[in-house]
Amino acid sequence: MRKDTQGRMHFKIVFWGPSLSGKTTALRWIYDNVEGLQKGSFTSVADHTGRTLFFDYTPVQATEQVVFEIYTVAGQKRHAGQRKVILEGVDGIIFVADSSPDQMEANIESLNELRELLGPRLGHEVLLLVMLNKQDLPNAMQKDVMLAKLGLGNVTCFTTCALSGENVKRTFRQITRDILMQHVYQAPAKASAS
Ligand SMILES: Nc1nc2c(ncn2[C@@H]2O[C@H](COP(=O)(O)OP(=O)(O)OP(=O)(O)O)[C@@H](O)[C@H]2O)c(=O)[nH]1
Ligand SMILES: [Mg+2]
Repeated sequence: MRKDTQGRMHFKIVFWGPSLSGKTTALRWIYDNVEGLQKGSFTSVADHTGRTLFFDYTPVQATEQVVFEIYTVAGQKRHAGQRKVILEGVDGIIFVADSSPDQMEANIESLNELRELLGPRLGHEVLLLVMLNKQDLPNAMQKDVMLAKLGLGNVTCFTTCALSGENVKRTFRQITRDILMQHVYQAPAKASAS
């Protein structure tokens, strides 16, 4: 969290996950569909195929005093340097896993990279929520199986479809509430990364 010159608090939320898991789609859905929030512009640094090259970013003003700065990272392996930069000052992570069975390896690799970068802060000072995305696919993996493979135990988790927006708003609402609660009460986060 950082405070600006007018005393507003800025909290940073990052969508993290492997390439093509649906991070940009989810943030775009929030930008287009979540009402009652004052949104700034949507910035996207992407290649011609729509894959994120550096980040997507949009600021969302929740109240006069609270702004959420929301980012997505570039999931492709070669963009590790860019991802690390985006993590600076992060308050909460939404880990977007791809529910296709053939993407499980990529999910694990992406989560392990995050664990390495944040260490014990992940799931504690830095809140962690999980989106099991692409649940609309006919061969989508089940929640329990995915969480076990990811080595995630007691973590807040939603099954989503970022294309239709199913559960995307719930995920966003949950992380913003958890971040504010953590800030107000300085309570240890419920979510655990291990
Ligand atoms: N079936 C299905 N497709 C999805 C879903 N979410 C995203 N997609 C599709 O998956 C592809 C990749 O989505 P993106 O949102 O660009 O993925 P990303 O995670 O931002 O990928 P990078 O920018 O490379 O890290 C697009 O074709 C989306 O339309 C979903 O819930 N279900
Ligand atoms: Mg993207």
